[in-house]
This record gives sequence, structure tokens and C-alpha cells, in this order.
Amino acid sequence: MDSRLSVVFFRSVYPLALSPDSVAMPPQVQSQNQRGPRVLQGDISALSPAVREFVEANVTLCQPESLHICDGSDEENLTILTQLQEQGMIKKLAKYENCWLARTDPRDVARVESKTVIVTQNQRDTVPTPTDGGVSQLGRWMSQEEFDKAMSERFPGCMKGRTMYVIPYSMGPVGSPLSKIGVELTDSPYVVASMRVMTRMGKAVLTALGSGDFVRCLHSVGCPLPLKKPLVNNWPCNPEQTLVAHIPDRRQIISFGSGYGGNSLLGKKCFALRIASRIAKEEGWLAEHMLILGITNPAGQKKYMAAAFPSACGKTNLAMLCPTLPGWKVECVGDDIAWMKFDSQGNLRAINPENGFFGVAPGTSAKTNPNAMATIVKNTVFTNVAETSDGGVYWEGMDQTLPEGVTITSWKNKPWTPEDGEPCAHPNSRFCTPAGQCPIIDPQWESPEGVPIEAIIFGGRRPEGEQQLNGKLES
Ligand SMILES: [Mn+2]
Repeated sequence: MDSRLSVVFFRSVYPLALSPDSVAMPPQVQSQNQRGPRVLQGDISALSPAVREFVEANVTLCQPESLHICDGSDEENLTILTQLQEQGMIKKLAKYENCWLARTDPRDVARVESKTVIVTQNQRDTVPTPTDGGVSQLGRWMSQEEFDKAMSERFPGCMKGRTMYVIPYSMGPVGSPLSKIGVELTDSPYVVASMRVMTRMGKAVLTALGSGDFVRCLHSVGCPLPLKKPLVNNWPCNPEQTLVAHIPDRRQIISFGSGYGGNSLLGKKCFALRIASRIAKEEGWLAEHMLILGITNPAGQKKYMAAAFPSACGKTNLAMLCPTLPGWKVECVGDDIAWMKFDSQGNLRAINPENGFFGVAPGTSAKTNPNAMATIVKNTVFTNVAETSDGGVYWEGMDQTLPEGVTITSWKNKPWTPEDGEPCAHPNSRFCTPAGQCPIIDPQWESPEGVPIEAIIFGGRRPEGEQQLNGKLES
């Protein structure tokens, strides 16, 4: 018997009596196809022992029908997109090149901080203890016991009837000393297509990983087949049981119930900010919510700077700024996350760990961000934006007059006019687009040693009103 396959048995097909250790069966009956999930792509035996153990343990837990180890190729991407199209999860946008529109279940449209937890031994390691005995606004802590219970209520059999995709991915250029590797297991092909844009993903990453360590990411939409309830917009999710958990001690991210954005593309917020902050603390560097840009003055002197703002504040627009001062040039390294470390000369250097922009669509226009508008016309996955009848996209603040006779369908898939009184695109609708396509992407944006940072700008969003630039300051 091939012991390598012994963990990959499939309980829903084989009764417990036929578990691998119990009965001596002829080898042909114990083949992988019969015991484990059908392997659609890739070779489990070619994985490093640690990756393999991670995959096999979660196959046993989640019981997917099939397994697909992502290689990151164009052919694979086409297969995934075609499959998503057949499942009615995305549709092709005729006006652009290889662009797609996804409409989610309206209950699954944003990251859910209220269902996002960090699991540490002591609460103090996750959030400061509020002096007034109240609940900290800076994050949510969960005990290991509580998490184990939550996990056991959600994950057993959660991928039944679905394919588990194995996504090896690098945050940062593959092989850079500043980069880190993760492996995400997911039952969502939308996540696979999006991770291919947002990270460097596939075969090259497994090669770079070798037998090294990686961040373990497990994601399920939480809708095993057959479905218990019909889907909304063909978008599987499980809002009642959504939970996004981080276990920094174990370098684990475990996400259940949401297919959307940062809840499911685990390389971004979960890894590149939360888990990376912990790794950075231990290793002596910084993982920050900052854009990175380069500014060249008319004399040709170039400086790089980072800027920190919360989500949906206009970081993407600032990162792709078009200077109005004559002779000045701005180039973009990243629009959301910076990993920074002092080099051997004592210079602070930064990389953008991401490979794409997952930008908020509303408010993006030829006026506010012409570079983003030029970036998103190919190879882009749009989510929850509105659609025009000539196969284009639309949102609030796009500032574009539509050709005569062209109509708009809202993110809720209903005919829409400005008189409707509600937005045509969801306020958190997004474009997911390759960074390399940005017309002002910095020539050094994939430099393995990062770019030198000479200034850091800090800012925040005011709930209302204008910033008072002069006048009396209250102390
Ligand atoms: Mn962000």
C-alpha cells in the first residue's frame, strides 16, 4: 500500500470501515483516485513534505470532491475563468480585453471586522486592555479554545462536492529576501482568479519555497454541495457563520463563509498586514498600511515616500497622482501595503508585497485617477460595479457621459437610472487589476531589495467637514 496516500481518504465515499489502515486491499483499489479526491491538476507527491501534510490534513477535514494544485499558467487561468462563467459567477465585459464582472450575494460585500478575530494565548497580545473595561476598538481577540470550537462547527465536510484549490503564492517578488510565501487552500475559483492578479502565484513559488516555511491559509465559502438553500447571484457564501481568524503563533489564517475581497484573498489584509506584522515584529521590520510612490523633480532627482491612510481614503488615487506642477513626475510602487526594512547601510527600504490593485471603484474617474482608468481596461475582475448595455462598467463618480441609447444595470442586476435614489455600484465595489499594467508603474517596483524610503506621510479620514488649514487650533 502506498502510505503517502493514506491520509487522503474520502469519508463520504468510503464508510469508516474502509479507512486506510483497517483493511488490506489490492493496490489498484487503494489508488488515489478511489481513496482521495480526484486530482484535477498537479501532483501531490511533488509537494514539499510540509505543504503536502497541510493539504492532506485539510482534505481529510474539508472533504472536497477534487483537488487542483495551481500552476499559475495562462491556460489554468482561462480554465478557471471559463468555469466561473459557466457557474454564472462572472460575466465577460465585451467592451474590454479579458475583463470580467462578478456580482456577489448582497450579504457578502465587504470585509467584516466584527467577524475577524486574532487568536493568541493572552488577550493583551492581540488588543490593548481598555482602561474603562469596555471593548477595544483596535481588534477582536478569541481564545484558542473558543476558536477550536468555532472551527469544529464549520470546517468538517465544508468542501463536499467542491474542488479544493491549492494556491502557492509569494507576497513580494518571487525570491526577494523581503518576500514571504503563503499557501492558500480554497474552494472558490473566484479566489484563484483574484489571487493570480493580487499575488505572484503558482509553480515558481513552490520552487522558491523548497522545503521552507510558509503561512498556512485555509478558506471555504462554507457551502458544501448539495446546497441547503439556493444561491443568490450564484455566489456561494455563508454570512451566518462567517469567521476570519488569524493565529499568529502558528502562522495560520482560517476564513469561513465569505468569498469577498479581504475575507477570502488571504494574502492581502490577513497575511500582508496582520500576520506579517507579527513576523515583522519578531524579525525586526515593518508591515504597514501604506502606499509607496516615487517623485522626480524637474532637476531629475528622485525620492521615494510612503503614505499611511485607512481603507477607502484615496490611497490608490494618491499613489497614481498626476502632478500639475510642470516638470514633476510621480511613479507608483504600490497603493496599499508596504513592507519596510533597514538595509545593511541603514537605509529604510520598502517593497510592495502585492502584484495587483484591489481598488475601490466609485470615485475613480479620468479626472481623479486617469492612470487607474487606463490600468483596468484589460485582465481585470470587477466586483459589484454597475454594467453598461455596451459591455462596459459604471459607478458613482466615474464622470463619463454614456453614448446615446446605452443603459445601466446596477450591481443588484436591476435596470438603473440616476433617479433611482440609490447607487448603481456598491460603495465598496472593486477592480482587481495587475499592477504591472499601470502606465506610471515605477521601473523599480519589483526590485528585490526594495526602494529607499525618504519620507512617510500620515493621514486619516475625517467623518465629515473640511480640514482647517489655517485658523485657531484648539489645544
Ligand atoms: Mn487597504
